[in-house]
Amino acid sequence: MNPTPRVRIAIQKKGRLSERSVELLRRCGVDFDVRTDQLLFPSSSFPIDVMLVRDDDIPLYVYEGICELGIVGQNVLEETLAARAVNVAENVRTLTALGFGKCRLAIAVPKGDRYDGAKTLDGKRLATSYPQLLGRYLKSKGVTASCVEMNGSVEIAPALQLADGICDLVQTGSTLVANGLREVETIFESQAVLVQTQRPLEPEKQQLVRRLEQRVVGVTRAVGAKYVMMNAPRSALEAIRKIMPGMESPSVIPLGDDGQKVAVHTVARETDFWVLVEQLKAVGASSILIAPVEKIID
Ligand code: PRT
Ligand code: ZN
Repeated sequence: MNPTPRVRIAIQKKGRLSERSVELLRRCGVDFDVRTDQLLFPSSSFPIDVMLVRDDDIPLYVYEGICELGIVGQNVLEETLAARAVNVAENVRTLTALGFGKCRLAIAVPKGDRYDGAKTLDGKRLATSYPQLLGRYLKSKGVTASCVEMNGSVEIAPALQLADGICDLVQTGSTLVANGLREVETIFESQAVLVQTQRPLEPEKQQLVRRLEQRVVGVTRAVGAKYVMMNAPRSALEAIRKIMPGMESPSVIPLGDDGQKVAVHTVARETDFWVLVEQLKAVGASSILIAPVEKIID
């Protein structure tokens, strides 16, 4: 008899995506013991082996089918596969965006420099660790600029006279400000994604992949969501709907015999819940309860 099939997922070993990737897997019921000097960590709770690697290697492992799944930033996925002339859309299946590791790849120039659109970059030298994505952008704008490839500390290149501007990842923008640079173009928006190889999988493995994907989607959808319950006069329902326009299919349950009072249950997300409570109280809601949501499964 064949042993139970297992799938492999590659995640970043050490860096900005590691902690969130491990936490996501744990919340999906994939527990594993992280011990040093190992490459593969078998999960005892789900038939999956977690491979801890440099993020730059993840796209290739998934493309080649060495790992069926991977968690990686879209910036790294696009850049590393483009460097091998591999088209991401055709060769890797993006299952879902994960909502973390959000950043943008942006062009920045010294803050005192004139900038009137991409044409300003003609003939300039731009330092970057993303020559593929930058090259693609420059080409799309018909701009001829040279790429100065650097592996790190790209932001210091203009001060060192190595380049006239840079193209690097930006999150808060504080690194640019600290180096006297000004962001002038966003060329790529990125976040961490769950990707699957396009190589054919045996049905049992494909089923495992689907199961994990559904769990990941359920956990990811719940991020920032809260379950909101309250009692309110039926006449306040309209006002409550206005306060919570994004309210997802609220349940309205009559309380008592005359139906004048109702209980409202709903999921709300990405809001200041203290302000929400104050607004709900102001229109007559009471016994307001806000509870965390762990998973949202359709
Ligand atoms: O060792 P390994 O190769 O695995 O890791 P790494 O050093 O190549 O990558 P790492 O851990 O730094 O980043 C992993 C991924 O996190 C990136 O590929 C992005 O998808 C994502 N990410 C999100 C970021 C940032 N935000 C980010 N701000 N990656 C890097 N930065 C850097 C940026 O390069 C710049 O130096 O942070 C600085 C800018 O930040 P702000 O906040 O000052 O704008
Ligand atoms: Zn890397």
